Amino acid sequence: MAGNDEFEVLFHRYERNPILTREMWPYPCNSVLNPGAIRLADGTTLLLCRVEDFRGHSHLTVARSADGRGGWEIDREPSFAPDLEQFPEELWGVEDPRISYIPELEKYSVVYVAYSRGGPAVSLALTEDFRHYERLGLVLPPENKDAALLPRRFDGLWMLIHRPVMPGLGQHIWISSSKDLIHWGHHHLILEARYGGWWDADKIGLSPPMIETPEGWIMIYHGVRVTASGRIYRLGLALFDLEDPTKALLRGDSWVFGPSATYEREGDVPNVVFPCGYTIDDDGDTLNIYYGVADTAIAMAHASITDILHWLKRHGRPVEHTPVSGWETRPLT
Ligand code: BMA
Repeated sequence: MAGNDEFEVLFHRYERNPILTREMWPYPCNSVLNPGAIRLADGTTLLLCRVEDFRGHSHLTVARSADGRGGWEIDREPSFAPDLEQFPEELWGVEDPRISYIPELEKYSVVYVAYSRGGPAVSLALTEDFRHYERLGLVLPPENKDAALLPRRFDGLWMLIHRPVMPGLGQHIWISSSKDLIHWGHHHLILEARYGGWWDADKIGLSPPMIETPEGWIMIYHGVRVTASGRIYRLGLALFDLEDPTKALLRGDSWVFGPSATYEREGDVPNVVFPCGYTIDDDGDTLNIYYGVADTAIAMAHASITDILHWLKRHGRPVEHTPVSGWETRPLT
């Protein structure tokens, strides 16, 4: 296990963080956070930002930048707002979008949280331009969130990663499959929160969508630990089989990124780093993560995909699989 002396800095904060704040917004709002991200065909970085209004409800607004760092152009109108008439489950807002480009459909998928009376639930929409959306509606009922689509089919099936809540048994990462993007089944638990004193003991969830590499899918997940002064959200790494993303190959013991800058430590919800999106530079190796800081603003950090894979090979351990039916008897780790 990595001790303090071995802690390697994989993610480097952009020196001009935070990159987007509510002061930059063209209309009044309480906070901007947890953006989905994608690089468009022309190289523009598009962030679909969660914007919280003064009721505490969120909608999604587009910000664009030529270099993904500065010069942001922010739309004056929301790109995606709750549609209570047709989708009443969006009652208390739409949150935390994860974007994937789906080559087969020539569309982007936006998987987001519909904040319903029953709690957060998973909804899916498709778009070609982030102006018009084809809403497929609620695909997984509450309580569930932290979901993203894999960009291609596996044996003819689409795959969705998500994080349901199992009352009394914790909050872990699952994967499900579908023929039509609407009806989901074959549910598998793929990564568990740990126990007790671990940094990721209290709950885990997918952060940005999985990152495809020749060696497997990199998962950046958030892990939460409840402390005397509140929750701490940090990031950890796991690797999944390229052709069978239900299979976790490796998982690191230590976190790789956590709140330390003032803008990550102070805000509406202190001590939160929460990426929902990433882009990859033209070099094919530089990974930029876009993350909410303290549920207040948006920051960016970059890492090398090669370094992440080396780190996982050095520090990752094989993941034990506990069938859900064996949960009652599972050993504490
Ligand atoms: C999670 C999500 C995120 C939020 C984080 C910290 O459960 O709701 O939207 O950033 O909590 O408050």
